[in-house]
Amino acid sequence: GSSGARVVSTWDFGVGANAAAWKVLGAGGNALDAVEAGARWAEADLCNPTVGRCGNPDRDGVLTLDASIMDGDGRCGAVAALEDILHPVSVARAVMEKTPHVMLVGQGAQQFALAQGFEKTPLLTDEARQAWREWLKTSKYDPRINVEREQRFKDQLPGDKSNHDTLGILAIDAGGKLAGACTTSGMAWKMHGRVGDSPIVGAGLYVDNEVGAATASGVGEEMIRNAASFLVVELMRQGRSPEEACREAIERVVRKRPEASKRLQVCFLAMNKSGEVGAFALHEGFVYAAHDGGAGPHDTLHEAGA
Ligand code: SD4
Repeated sequence: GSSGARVVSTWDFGVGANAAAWKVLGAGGNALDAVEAGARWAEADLCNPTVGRCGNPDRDGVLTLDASIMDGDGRCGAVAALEDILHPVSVARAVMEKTPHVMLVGQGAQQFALAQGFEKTPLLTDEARQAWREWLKTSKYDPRINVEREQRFKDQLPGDKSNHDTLGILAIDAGGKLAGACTTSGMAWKMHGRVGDSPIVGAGLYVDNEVGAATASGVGEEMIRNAASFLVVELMRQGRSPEEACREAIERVVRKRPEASKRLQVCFLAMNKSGEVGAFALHEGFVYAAHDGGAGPHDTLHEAGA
């Protein structure tokens, strides 16, 4: 059965990721398989300019992908700066399950993926190439606070907030086990070779069955600086609710860089081992999608405090 199972994902397109994850969880599947399925949905989605094959490239016009996956027993895998592979999250899982390592990057990650049977696929869309050519006219790296896109899930939103960004997904299965995944094309127009928080365990994702799980979206440098997802989990360990933990981690980000914090978005999403969920963001506009098998709408979008 699926009782007690639940999945949450960052941003409004998390609705689609949750639905994919729920196909696994609702059938009694485990949290790890569920978050991988959810992340794969986002990677293949052609509407999100910050994940997978619709992602915006770096400043040299190259699309490079970062992803991680982790379960509550501390097993984890990640890839960074991976090119031309459709499903980085599944390569991350293969790193976890088939190598003695936790993280592979760049050429080495791609070489490993090809050896595992993943296919080389050019992923840059015409739309993303066009956006890059536009960007080249000014070549200014100036991340916007939230990335607004087509409002596909508008009917489920409080107000008219519809932002898309990195997918962070957290799940608990009927057996009470936690898992999480994070997948992204990173910050648009980043320097070639730049790695964000999403593939870094403890920064963009952290999971511990003793406590709970956390994931992040926004400008990854701030998450790395603060070991942020680990921080959120440790705050829950000390007794904070998921929302309190996310809020306190945001306060830490602000304390560290008050000036920069005015211009950057940072968002945290957390779930504790009882399946309680909370979120908090530096600036308004962060929504997350939650799905469980209970009565009422199966998928609800929630606006995080800021
Ligand atoms: C990164 N956190 O690469 C990711 C991307 C993201 O706003 O969430 N973009 O820094």
